[in-house]
Amino acid sequence: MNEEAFKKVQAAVEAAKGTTIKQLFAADPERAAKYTLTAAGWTLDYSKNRVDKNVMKALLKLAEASNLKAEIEKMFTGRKINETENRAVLHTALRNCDPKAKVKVDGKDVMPQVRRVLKQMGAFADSVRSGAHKGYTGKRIKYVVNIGIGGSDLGPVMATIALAPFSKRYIRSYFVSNVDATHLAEVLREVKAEQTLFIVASKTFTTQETMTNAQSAREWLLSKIKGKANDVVAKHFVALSTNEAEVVKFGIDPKNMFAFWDWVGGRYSLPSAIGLSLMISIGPRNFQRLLKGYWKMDRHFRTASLARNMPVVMALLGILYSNVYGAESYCVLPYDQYLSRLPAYLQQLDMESNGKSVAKDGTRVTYSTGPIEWGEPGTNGQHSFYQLIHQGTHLIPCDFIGFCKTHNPIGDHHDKLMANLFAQTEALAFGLDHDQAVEWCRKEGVDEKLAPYRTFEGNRPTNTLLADSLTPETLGSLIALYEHKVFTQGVIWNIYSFDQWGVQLGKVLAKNVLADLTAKKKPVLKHDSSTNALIARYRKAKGLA
Ligand code: G6Q
Repeated sequence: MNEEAFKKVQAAVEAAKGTTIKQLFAADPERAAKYTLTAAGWTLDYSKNRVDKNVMKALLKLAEASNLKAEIEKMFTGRKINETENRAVLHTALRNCDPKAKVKVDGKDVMPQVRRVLKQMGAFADSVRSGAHKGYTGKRIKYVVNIGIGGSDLGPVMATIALAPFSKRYIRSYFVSNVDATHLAEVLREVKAEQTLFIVASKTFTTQETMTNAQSAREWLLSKIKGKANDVVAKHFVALSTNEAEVVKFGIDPKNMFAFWDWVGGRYSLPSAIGLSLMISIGPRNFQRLLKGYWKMDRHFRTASLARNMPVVMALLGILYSNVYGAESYCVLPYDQYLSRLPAYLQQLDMESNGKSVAKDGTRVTYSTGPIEWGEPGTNGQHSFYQLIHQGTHLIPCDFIGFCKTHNPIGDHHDKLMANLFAQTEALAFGLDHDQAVEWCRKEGVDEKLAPYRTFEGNRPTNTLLADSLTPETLGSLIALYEHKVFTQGVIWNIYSFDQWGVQLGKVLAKNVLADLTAKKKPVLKHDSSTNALIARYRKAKGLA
């Protein structure tokens, strides 16, 4: 991180001498309007943050000093910014809706292949949705089971739930990710083999969990449908991958494979072939609308000035709380049941991208990087952990996300939902002082001595993100907003956001332990004494030596 520019941020915060959010509002009746941005269908109100003009100025200078604009260009133009894997980072090319766009990697334009796969996906999705693509016994497909994990699962699950109002309800979507057989078994109880399409989603096609689930699904299918294995599999299995050789080895015809490329990171892959299950659910047109939404936010990020740039401003606020105020976590609170899996999705996006402690030059960073991200849909969180956000000792900045219109206008549910959202941000910012707490006690006829417990300091920072309604477009731009926020923070922290060695380590470790767990002869255990004892105990319980 640029030390000099960061010191100026600290100095600007010090100069504000602890001015509270309440005081900032009292001093400027225009504050809400001044600290509101719009982009790609979204409004960001960031006025309820601990920032004044000077703090914002210093934060923007920090972005400038990190060469943010140049780094953004490097990403969009296919430079190999994922240096530890020697790869370009081009998820933005997947949703580039300009029919004339050219985006080059190693001198080769990637756009023709992007468009080709999208077309292939569209034709296939249409044939499943119309019933033209039939199972081996001639029945139409009713159940779609995506088998994948991490980046090959979280995006499709999150978006399929989010866009349910746009889905063909006849088709039921399922997602199997955990290697725990319970996940697969419970899904297989719900579906009928003759009408099921399995989508094996794996960039590498070697991930243990996915390949194990895919093999078991294949065996189950072949135990239910009699016929030549390859012919049955051809009707009921497709693959989404970058690895054709492994797809063929598994027994899936390359004709039934939808490709993507090494410049698409797993957690950024929803707009690639990995989105096939979503496309079958909502149809190619709605998928295209999703891409358009992404694209709008991409263009905003690439072209808006830093001060009016929504992902940049959100990133800078995050840096303020992490690095100046020492906040360790931050919370995402969608006030929409359809976004129930958004916190889990963003958790991977953020924590896998910026959960790094080594700077680009290989030295250990001396400041904190990616925060712990968590959340739940509102209003459920209000009845559990909000207590700590309001009155606990930790500072937890929150993003509140909501929509002006609902897909389910029943009674006054939506007004109540949104009243809760707005009221929470108000209470977090302004709190409830002693006099108000006394008043509250009096009203309820309880002892005024209880007032301190009912006092709320306030000054808790929140962002409010508001869109007209949840549509494929607004979902696409919301995802891109967070992607670019994470990118911006990675640039300022000077870390590599696009590798994930922690995930890779897990893939290697489990293999070694598995060999010890399952060895027929008593293995010589070479782990630490705790791991050795756990393995021995497990073997004993299973009747192994
Ligand atoms: C994402 C990560 C990780 C990955 C899974 C699945 O950015 O790299 O979550 O998506 O490990 O990998 P495969 O798609 O290769 O099976």
